[in-house]
Amino acid sequence: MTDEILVRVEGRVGRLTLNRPQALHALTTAMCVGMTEALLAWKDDPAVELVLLDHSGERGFCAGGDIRMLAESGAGDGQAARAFFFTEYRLNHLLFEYPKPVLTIMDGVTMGGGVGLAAPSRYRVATERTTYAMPETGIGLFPDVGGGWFLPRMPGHIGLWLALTGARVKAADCELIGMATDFIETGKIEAFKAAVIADPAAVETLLTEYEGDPGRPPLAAHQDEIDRLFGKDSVEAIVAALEAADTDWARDQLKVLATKSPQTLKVAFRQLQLGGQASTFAENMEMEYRVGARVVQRHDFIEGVRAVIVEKDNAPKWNPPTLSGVSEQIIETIFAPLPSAEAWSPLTGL
Ligand code: QUE
Repeated sequence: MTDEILVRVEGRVGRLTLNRPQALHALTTAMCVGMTEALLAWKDDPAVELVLLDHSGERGFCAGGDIRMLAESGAGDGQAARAFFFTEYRLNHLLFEYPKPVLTIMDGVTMGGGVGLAAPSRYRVATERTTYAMPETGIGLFPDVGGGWFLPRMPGHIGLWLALTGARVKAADCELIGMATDFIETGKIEAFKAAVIADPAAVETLLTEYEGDPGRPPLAAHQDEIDRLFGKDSVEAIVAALEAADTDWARDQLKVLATKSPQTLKVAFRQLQLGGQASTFAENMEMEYRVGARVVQRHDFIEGVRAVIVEKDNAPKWNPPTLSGVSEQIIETIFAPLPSAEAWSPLTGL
């Protein structure tokens, strides 16, 4: 048991509350285990009609994963890092296949591992404090937790743009990309949760009743440009298209991409290609686990965490330093199948 997750049943609602506020609720293995056990117990429990997933305190829903632990493990034998991904991806998959409605309140920062919890939920509520991103290319990781499934299924090439640039978007854009199903003002969230707990069968009526207006999505102005410039068959071709575009927006994207791990850019590109072709979510997670098991032990991840999270100099020295240095052979090595005894598998009996 861990106090990093609060688990209780309120009325006919199973409630999971992320409770690691000092780390913006970044997920630990114990938190993933705690949520998985509760979800499995409630799955066949007729006293639970709906699952509510939220966070304690004021700051953000979930910043991601316990990155320091992953980097420390990756610098050694990688065992704890692989155990984390194995458990976290099983939880992502359990949420995806869950037979009861899951309602996730994304009030504040919802990035990386937090997206992995929210995206497979049936109802995904954004507020004016929601900030969504998949920022992993900035630390030499990759947009995992189901990014390979969800990102290529967003409109046009927006998902690939989000994956490569790590761009942060707010509530209205979350609706545009399909990440949020609903918008409720932060100030009404407590009353909304109380109403759902009082009558979970009325969740859809309540979502309509509490629905607010997130405003216009700023991304709409760039959708044509994204689709034209990111709809290419390699990262190099995207960079070439951005260089040829000669607009302020394209120049900004180039500047952002120049700060990211070249290895990770190519990994994310391949991940979204493969995930986009996957016929099941489980197949995508099995692919992501192979990648996660490899990249945590590679230079760029350990260096990225040093530069962005630990020392915060924000000056990672990527190796290889350029896209052309990241050979097809490096990418093949990262995506190669694992020995069958080490491969990821979903929980059985769902
Ligand atoms: C990429 C990431 C993460 C990140 C920054 C990145 C990530 C993560 C955190 C994070 C942020 C604040 C905290 C914390 C962790 O930052 O996964 O504990 O207080 O968890 O560029 O993937």
